[in-house]
Amino acid sequence: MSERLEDIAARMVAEGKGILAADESTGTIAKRLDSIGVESTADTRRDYREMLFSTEEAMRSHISGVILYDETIRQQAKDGTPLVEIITRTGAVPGIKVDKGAKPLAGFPDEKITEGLDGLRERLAEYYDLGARFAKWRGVIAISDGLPTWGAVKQNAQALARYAALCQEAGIVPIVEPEVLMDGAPANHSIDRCYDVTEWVLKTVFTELYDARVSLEGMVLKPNMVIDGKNARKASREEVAEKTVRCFRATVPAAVPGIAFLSGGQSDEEATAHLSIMNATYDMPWKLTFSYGRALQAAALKAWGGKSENVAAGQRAFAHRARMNGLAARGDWTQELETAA
Ligand code: 5MM
Repeated sequence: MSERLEDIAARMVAEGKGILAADESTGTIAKRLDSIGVESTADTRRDYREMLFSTEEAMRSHISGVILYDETIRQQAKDGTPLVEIITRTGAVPGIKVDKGAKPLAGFPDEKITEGLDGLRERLAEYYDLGARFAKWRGVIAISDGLPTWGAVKQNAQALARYAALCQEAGIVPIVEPEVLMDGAPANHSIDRCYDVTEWVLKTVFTELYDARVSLEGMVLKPNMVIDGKNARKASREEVAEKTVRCFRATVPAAVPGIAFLSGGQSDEEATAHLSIMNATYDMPWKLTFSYGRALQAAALKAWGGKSENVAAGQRAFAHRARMNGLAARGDWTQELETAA
């Protein structure tokens, strides 16, 4: 019998654990590898991701799930073991990015719509057979003078809802990711503007999910935190935590089992600190954890540098960030622990 959506979702937001977002599309991972002077090939992409997924103790203790890209879910480690098997052995759930990226939205200059709904039912069936038990779809909303527009918010929310309904039909838990960008140009908006836009986007997304008959108990929300633009950062950690929790209390139904934040361009430590303060300070109806890409991987990528003799160093760096974020998911992270390590 297949596992219930509610049970998979509960595993994804298990106490003290969070999600590793390793679903960079080919263009994005090429940029990441380029930053350390490594050419992006199927083998280098595999080697890098194999290094992360086989960091056993960290995966076992702090990682509940891994979001993969189409290429990765089909790849084998150097010794021939499927990468999916390496992940499941640690107890983590394999997941898959199913959107086909954010493309210009016709009629809406400077706004985007995420594509990938055509043929999604068939692709989900294949990914299920390949071992995926959750999926991810990211819609992006940019803030600038006059943006976002209602048209862009509405159409992205509708696409997220149609995707989520198809996932649940396939026995796959949808991660619903509406990202209000902190680093889109010009990225100089205030935290209060981010609050207003995030509130608007989340209200719209949950209305669309209801209309599409998506079961809230069988999904995970992956949002941005309420934070000022990257080029205008001045809000304190406490203010980010307070405004994020206030915004979510006003918009996210208690039936949703968990919220797993994206890091969105925050520094590694900021992303960890914000999550920890929220968990330590507030009572909330949902689990609050991480689904970080850059904030979990940046240090490991740098320490590895594409050299096989640095695999242990890369794994140490990844294990450290996974542990710090695992602590944050319980509200137990401190600056002292960060520094001591
Ligand atoms: C890991 O990056 C994901 C994929 O990016 P592209 O589709 O642009 O290649 C991205 O969707 C990611 O899952 C989320 O944005 C969270 O990552 P960050 O780095 O913001 O924590």
